[in-house]
Amino acid sequence: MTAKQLLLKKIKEYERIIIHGHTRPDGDCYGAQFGLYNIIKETYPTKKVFVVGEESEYVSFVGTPDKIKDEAYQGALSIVVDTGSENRISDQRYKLAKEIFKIDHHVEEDDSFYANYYWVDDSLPSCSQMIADFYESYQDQLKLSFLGARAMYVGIVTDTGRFRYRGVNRRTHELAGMLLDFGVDIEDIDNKLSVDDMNSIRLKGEVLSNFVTTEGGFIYYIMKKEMMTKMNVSHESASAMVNNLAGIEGYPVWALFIESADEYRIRLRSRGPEIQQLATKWRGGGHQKAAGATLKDLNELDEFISDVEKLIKDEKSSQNK
Ligand SMILES: [Mn+2]
Repeated sequence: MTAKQLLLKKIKEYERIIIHGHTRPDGDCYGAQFGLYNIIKETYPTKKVFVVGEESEYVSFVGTPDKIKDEAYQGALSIVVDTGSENRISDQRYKLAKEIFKIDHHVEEDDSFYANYYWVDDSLPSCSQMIADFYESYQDQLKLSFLGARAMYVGIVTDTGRFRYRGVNRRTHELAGMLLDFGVDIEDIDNKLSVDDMNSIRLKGEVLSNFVTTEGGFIYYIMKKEMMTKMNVSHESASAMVNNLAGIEGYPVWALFIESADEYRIRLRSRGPEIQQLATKWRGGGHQKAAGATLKDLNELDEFISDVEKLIKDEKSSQNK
């Protein structure tokens, strides 16, 4: 039995299904969660299905997570989407369920094995694409409606950087096209995703004026708590600022260090060397060109920078061979 067949079997088997995502959810996380929710609800209206976890401000139009009691997990199936490692699962009560099914597209690491069943494919550019593929594979048995289709479209669009990242292929476009057939308005979505509030624009100016560059080709900005407070932006919009350091000539790796409660969270990106292993070393993980990591404090910054610079250097020398 393939993982997809097993997923269908488990969905049929359970009367109560709770869909989890990751902390600080993004468009793909919401897309996969609300897409799957929609498929199950449309197909099996009597099943009890919940989406749980933190709320996202950026893609709030996709849906709002439910608040549920511990009892809801009794005899239930937890499905965790778009979440590579155990500690990133939003709402750790997922483990109260009778069984756990993981659907994901992140590179597997030591703490990736938190479920009973797995459908993991790190070659795919979004988890929402997996859910769309699941629906399409069984469309003779499953139903989908506008809201689910729109959710998954948003997931595909955001996780692929508007169809620009590696991993996007014919299948991605086919499935996106299938979703558009449900009446998804691409311009409306682009507007919702592209319009920034004034505070974010001002913060963008700050980031672009005060980034730091290193000799070895690394560019970064340290986002202090006081700056987020001064600019009156959420942690989420502050984190998105990493994209403003993309595409700067001579700097193939860029990052944003965001001051959190008692550590610095790193959003790390690359158009050159693969960074996933480095992210894992630095208490994180993710993909080869987009990953997250953590510094305990800024005393670790120099070491982190030299690790990044080494990657850039190694990649350059391997290209020259
Ligand atoms: Mn994703």
